[in-house]
Amino acid sequence: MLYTENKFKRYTITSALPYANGPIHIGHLAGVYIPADIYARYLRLNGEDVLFIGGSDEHGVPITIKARKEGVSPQVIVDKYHAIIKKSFEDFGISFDIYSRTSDATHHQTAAAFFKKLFDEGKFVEKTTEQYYDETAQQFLADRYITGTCPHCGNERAYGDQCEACGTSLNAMELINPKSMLSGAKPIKKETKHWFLPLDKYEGFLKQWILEDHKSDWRSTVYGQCKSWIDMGLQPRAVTRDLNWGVKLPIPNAEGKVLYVWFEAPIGYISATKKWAEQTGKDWKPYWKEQNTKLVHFIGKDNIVFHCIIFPIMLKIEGSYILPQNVPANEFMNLENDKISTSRNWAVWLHEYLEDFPQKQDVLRYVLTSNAPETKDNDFTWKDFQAKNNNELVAILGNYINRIVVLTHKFYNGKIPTPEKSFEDIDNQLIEQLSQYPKLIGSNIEKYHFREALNELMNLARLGNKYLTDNEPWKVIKTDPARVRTVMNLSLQLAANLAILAEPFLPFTATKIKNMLKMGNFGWQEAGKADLLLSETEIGNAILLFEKIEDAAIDKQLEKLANSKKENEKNAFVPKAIKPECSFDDFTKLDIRVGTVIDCVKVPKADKLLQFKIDDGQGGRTIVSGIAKYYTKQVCFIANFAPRKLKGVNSEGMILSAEDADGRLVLITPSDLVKAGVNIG
Ligand code: B3M
Ligand code: ZN
Repeated sequence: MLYTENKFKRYTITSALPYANGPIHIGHLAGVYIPADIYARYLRLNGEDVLFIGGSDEHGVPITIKARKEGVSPQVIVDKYHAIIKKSFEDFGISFDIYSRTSDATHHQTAAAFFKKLFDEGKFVEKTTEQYYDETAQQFLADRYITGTCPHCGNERAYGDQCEACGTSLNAMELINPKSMLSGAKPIKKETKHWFLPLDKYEGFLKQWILEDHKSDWRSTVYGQCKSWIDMGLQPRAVTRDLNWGVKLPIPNAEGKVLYVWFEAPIGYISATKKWAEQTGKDWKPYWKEQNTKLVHFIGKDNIVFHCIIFPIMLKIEGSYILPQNVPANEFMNLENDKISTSRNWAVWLHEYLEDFPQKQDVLRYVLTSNAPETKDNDFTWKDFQAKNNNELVAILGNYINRIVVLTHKFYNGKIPTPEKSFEDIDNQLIEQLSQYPKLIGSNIEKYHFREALNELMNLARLGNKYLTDNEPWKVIKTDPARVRTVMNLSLQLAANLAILAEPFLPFTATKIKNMLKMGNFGWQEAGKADLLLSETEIGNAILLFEKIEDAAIDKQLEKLANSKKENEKNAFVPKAIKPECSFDDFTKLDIRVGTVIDCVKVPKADKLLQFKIDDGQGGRTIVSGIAKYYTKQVCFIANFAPRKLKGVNSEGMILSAEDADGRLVLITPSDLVKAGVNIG
């Protein structure tokens, strides 16, 4: 029994298949996998028939580009990252029923058969068009093999299929100044044959199905994006590519061609279901073909067009599949006010997080959910992470559980006390409020309002804390022990409810609370009651649920990011433009010489200045310079500048140095020892 709907007999929940070309980060978790996992766990707790699907997307240009960079085959890349990604998901408790991969044979067969059926039925339009071709590399340049300037926003690093700056989906031919990723050369245009899905023919279907049927139940951000796509008018879209990595076309005379990754990857959800059915002895078909199945796609906003427009059209044309009921796409999670980026290493990688914060999966799950980018882009900051851990998880939830478990041991040797026969008003109010929470939390989850649902869960912990504070069992025990039995019993019942209701959000913590209370496994519908725990049964010892995160741990993370920033600035360094022409005569006016450093001391009260005593072959001189490090060999200096005072020291010349990309000054020195005072020129 759900709160807002009961039409469906089973649930097929998919989560976007991450490209297996790198590890995953907090943006992935926040955008897709945590909300999908909360939803799946919640439905399972309600006894629903749930199939939760994940898997690696192992085709597509991002993977072949990475393989090329590392000088290995694409298979080596996907094997490596599939394993890393799969482990991260396991570590964070993402409860997939199957985590599959698209290089799998079942997937190749399923995707090829899907294409073949549509091909045989004449659903594609066959067209020979001009595509960019790299003559040096002798290869057509599909999608990300080509970069150029976005015609919409001017971003100079737009890809042949998409501009990541403005989110527009592009056709390579639209790019200004196209460049080959392979050789950097300007590509030529060359004819090639491809198969197109005539999206334009299905506008009527989309208008009805999205703009009318899902007007009120899809998120406005998702609906709005779909509407603007439909309003702009859809174009036929190529579903094949000239590449040698991917699902080969199952038709004659199509050597060197594969299915476009965005055509076959969503079919990966279906092939994963087949794999799961094989492994579990179940039938896969009801999960994709029966109208009483609810199909829900969890994705990030950059994948909306593929899941709301292209894949549904494919399913519709094929004819035997159900369509998604909802696509609760999230907006983006930024990191410290900047877009998460793999290439700029501006990310919190999950495997690194766990090295620095072992056993703290639920802390990250909590922070990412309480700040989920459900209606707009949001920001993850380490200070906020620390504050939410210390002020909410430790101070509210952890503190509550800890207090009642410790008090139960102190007052009753760990046995749950039997309450008095009659309750006071304050008890009845608590029981009444408690009974509302399963619905408050559950109906929010059903509406995909996960942050609000989590907020309600914390409100329940707050309610528990308030009840304890109002009743002060630690004081009353001395005067009215009978009363305390009731207060403690109800407090323990509330804790048992927290364990059940926290499970979708904080599965590791929920298990710990259940173990502490030695309680059985209850379903969602049993929550809300104040008699879940049997009186006079024993509970376990208190274990710490959350611990304070100190400033040092946060500073370490901020330092990591600062290093990434420095590295990025260095990589973005462009040398200054060459100065206007200068005559040799002008050059000879400068007297540049080599001098031997005799002494080098700090200039008092000047952080960055050093005072050099230089043997210039003519009795010596003093030069003040902004070089950061002490130096004791030879330097080059300009000998005929007028002396000037720097922080009170007379400086007789200028030591030559180069300023590196990160602002560091590096000394220019002769490559071999020379006589002090020799000229340079
Ligand atoms: N691999 C794109 C992405 O990671 C893509 C999702 C496929 S879902 C079928 O953003
Ligand atoms: Zn753009």
